[in-house]
Amino acid sequence: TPVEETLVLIKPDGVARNLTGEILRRIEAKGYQLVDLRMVQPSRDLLAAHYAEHEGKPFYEPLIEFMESGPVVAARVAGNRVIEGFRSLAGTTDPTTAAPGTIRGDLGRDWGLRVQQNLVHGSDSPETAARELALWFG
Ligand code: DAT
Ligand code: MG
Repeated sequence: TPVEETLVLIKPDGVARNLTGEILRRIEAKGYQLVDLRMVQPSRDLLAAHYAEHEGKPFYEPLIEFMESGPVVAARVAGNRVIEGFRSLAGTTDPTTAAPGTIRGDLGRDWGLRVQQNLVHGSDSPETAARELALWFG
């Protein structure tokens, strides 16, 4: 399998809760490489492009507002099957039911009450990864 790249975002809740180091530590401990890293205050246009697939869904507006609420850390991460592997590391979307041992399962909690406050984003396919990496890293 060729080495893949994925886009990881540490969402505003992760940055605000000082979990950036802990989340990056887990990515590095798994053996993935941090190829590029930046802190961004994302514009609404960037977020609309990033979450285009969810436009029109009931959680879309709250999601965009939350993602606009503070800086996020964007990482270009490389590794074998890293797209699938990072999503496994992150856990399922809802932190309430995400498995222990995952980022969302261990660190997500009722601090945020809302599903979108789930600490991280990871691309879900090679096509999505290419599109999202171009958006966040040009
Ligand atoms: P993921 O981030 O696990 O890939 P997704 O792409 O389906 O999940 O949704 C993007 C984000 O939108 C997700 O991280 C949190 C939010 N979200 C998804 N489903 C939701 C729901 N049913 N209610 C509230 N927010 C939701
Ligand atoms: Mg997704």
